[in-house]
Amino acid sequence: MTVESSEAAYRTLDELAAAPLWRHYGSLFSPEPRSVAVPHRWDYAALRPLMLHFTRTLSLDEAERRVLMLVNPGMQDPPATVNSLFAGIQIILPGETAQAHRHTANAFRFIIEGASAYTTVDGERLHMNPGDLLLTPGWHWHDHRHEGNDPMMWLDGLDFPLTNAFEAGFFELFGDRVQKSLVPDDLSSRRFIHGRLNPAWEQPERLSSPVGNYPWRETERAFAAIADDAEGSESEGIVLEYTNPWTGGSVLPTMDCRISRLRPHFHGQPRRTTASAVLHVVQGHGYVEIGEERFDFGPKDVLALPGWQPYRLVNPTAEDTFVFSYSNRPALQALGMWRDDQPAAGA
Ligand code: 1HN
Repeated sequence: MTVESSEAAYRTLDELAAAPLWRHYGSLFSPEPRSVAVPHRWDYAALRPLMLHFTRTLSLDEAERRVLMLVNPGMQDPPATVNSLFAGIQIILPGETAQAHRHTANAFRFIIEGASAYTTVDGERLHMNPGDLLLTPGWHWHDHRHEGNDPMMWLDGLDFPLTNAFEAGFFELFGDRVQKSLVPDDLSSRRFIHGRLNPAWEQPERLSSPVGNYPWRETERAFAAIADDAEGSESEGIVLEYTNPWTGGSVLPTMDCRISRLRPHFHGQPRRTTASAVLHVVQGHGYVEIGEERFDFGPKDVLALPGWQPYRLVNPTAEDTFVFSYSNRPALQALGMWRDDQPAAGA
């Protein structure tokens, strides 16, 4: 074939919706994962006044949810925070309700500020206090109601970039603005939080954890039970995973949630895994090196940790630093795509 006719052949291929693999091979099969997400830090102190601004200009009748999306500079369309994961910050004022709906995407909330709000998940009211982790597994009805005095803010974690990548997302309004309370408040949490003593008459009927709320006071108890000089993980410090009491595994099928205590002067060992993660600083200061960049962080900041980027956590201060994190590790593990460059490190 002549050069001319070869070019014509390429054009014809295009018209026939076919393409030559040999011109795409390198980008389709890179030797290592290359995340389009970039490492990033969202400054909570800078976002907070803007959240308050939108409480004055936008009612919850106008917005399904008053959420600021934390959009990764490398993942604007469709928006995501890191691969397969979304993070947003939601604000709700006293007296407001965010109407009941459900979606295929799994969600959770990690409470940042405020008190006396609750979310109702399939008829169970879950009360929110700072540091609590509340689950809204996929296809569960949920609405939020605030009966306190100060604005309430929380971090929303969702896997909708994954649901949408699979083109498997459904969404539905409940009809009534709020659900009725059908069971005693916080029932699932009181029944299942112990984890090793599960109500045996309740059968596992879903992939996600039956615990509605993992309250901060239980997290504190768990940390208090671990000695200050415990070994911990070389890269993550004293890291605890919120677990599904039925399986011992992750709280949601697509996302795991963890909390790390970085003790004073903790210098983490560098590590990378194929999991993409979002970090949220609960308390204290520190920094994380991601690739070649260093991100100094303070209370309530949120950070994007793209997959296969080497990272190193450091707490240079004389106080404890607590970092909440979630990742897509369960999804990768279920599909055989999880790799850790330090298999021996385990945690
Ligand atoms: C959602 O339904 C909530 O229910 C929060 O509070 C954040 C972000 C994207 C899509 C749906 C909620 C969300 C969301």
